This record gives sequence, C-alpha cells and structure tokens, in this order.
Amino acid sequence: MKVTLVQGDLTEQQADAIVNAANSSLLGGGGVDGAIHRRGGPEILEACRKLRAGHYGGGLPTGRAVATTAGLLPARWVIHTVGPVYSGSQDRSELLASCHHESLRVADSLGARTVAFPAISTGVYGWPLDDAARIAVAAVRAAETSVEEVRFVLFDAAAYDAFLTRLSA
Ligand code: AR6
Repeated sequence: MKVTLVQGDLTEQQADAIVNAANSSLLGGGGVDGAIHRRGGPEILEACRKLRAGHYGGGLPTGRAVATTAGLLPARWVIHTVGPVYSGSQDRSELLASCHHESLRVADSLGARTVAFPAISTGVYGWPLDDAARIAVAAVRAAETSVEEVRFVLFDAAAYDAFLTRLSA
C-alpha cells in the first residue's frame, strides 16, 4: 500500500472514499465534519440520520467507523469515524489507531482502493500534531488491507510537515 501526503481540502479529493473526523452523534459539527456536510449536501446527513435511527441509535462509539454516500462530493463514499478527545493524563492512542484500522476495514468492505484521511483528532479534539501523525502513519502502515493508496490530506503547512516527518522516519 502506498501512503501519500497532500496539503489541501479533503472535500476536494478525488478518491473512492474520504474519512470524516466526525463525532458520535453523526449529525455534523465543525471542522472537517462541517465542511463535508456543507459541500456534500443534505444526502449525507440524511444517510447519517438513518444510521442513528437504525443500528447506531446510541451513536457511533469512539474508534469505530461507518460509511455513507458522499452526496455531491467527488468521492464515492464518506467513512465517518469518531476520534478520541486528547487527554494529557490517559493514553488514548489505541483509539486513534483504531479509527484508522476501522476506516480501512470499512473501505475494504466497500471495495474502495483509494482512501483520503484528514488528521483525525488534531483540531477540536486537541491531539498534538506530531503525536497524532506518528500514530496515524504507524496505524495505516500496520493495516492488513486491500486499499492501494492511503492519502493524508492536511489542511495547513504545520500538519503537512508533521506527517511528512513521520512518513520519512
Ligand atoms: N480538509 C482537510 N482537513 C481539514 C479541513 C478540510 N476541509 N477542515 C479542517 N481540517 P477537526 P477533530 C483539519 O476539528 O479534532 C467536529 O466538530 C483540521 O485543521 O475537524 O477530530 C466534529 O463534529 C485538523 O487538523 O476534527 C467533532 O465534534 C483536522 O482536520 C470534532 O470536530 C481535524 O480537525 C472532531 O474533532
């Protein structure tokens, strides 16, 4: 599997699937989640509401992933995952790694070959960039998956540099 990096906007990616750094409500929020729902249109929220009305009545647990349509976005699917909120006193890195593993497992079930990830948990959820990059890169490298390209899409130069450092390590 090839791991690539771009600095840019996740919602503009041509990929089979893009991963949303969602929250357990699946009903939208700020950051990349807000951008996905804004640009993808109401079809994504409608699909999320159906998930909430069905199997995910209690919300999507942290570290898990589930797919919906990508609505008007160039991707085919959005894979929603819930990153852990950063804690200085508790080690939640397994949950952050799980977001990546579970997203790739869902991608495999869809037959997706190209999957674009944002830097999960590094915005509102407060995870330090360097540490999040270390965990994310290690998790996708360790994954057993049929996905051929994992593309990390970093919004700003600081995030891009953090991932580049990890990828080159
Ligand atoms: N494309 C790529 N990356 C982006 C984009 C974009 N369009 N917009 C923001 N980022 P965040 P989290 C980067 O806060 O920390 C939401 O309200 C951003 O710079 O989106 O996992 C959800 O509903 C940062 O590096 O997600 C949850 O409640 C990274 O994406 C909560 O935030 C992740 O930042 C999730 O927090």
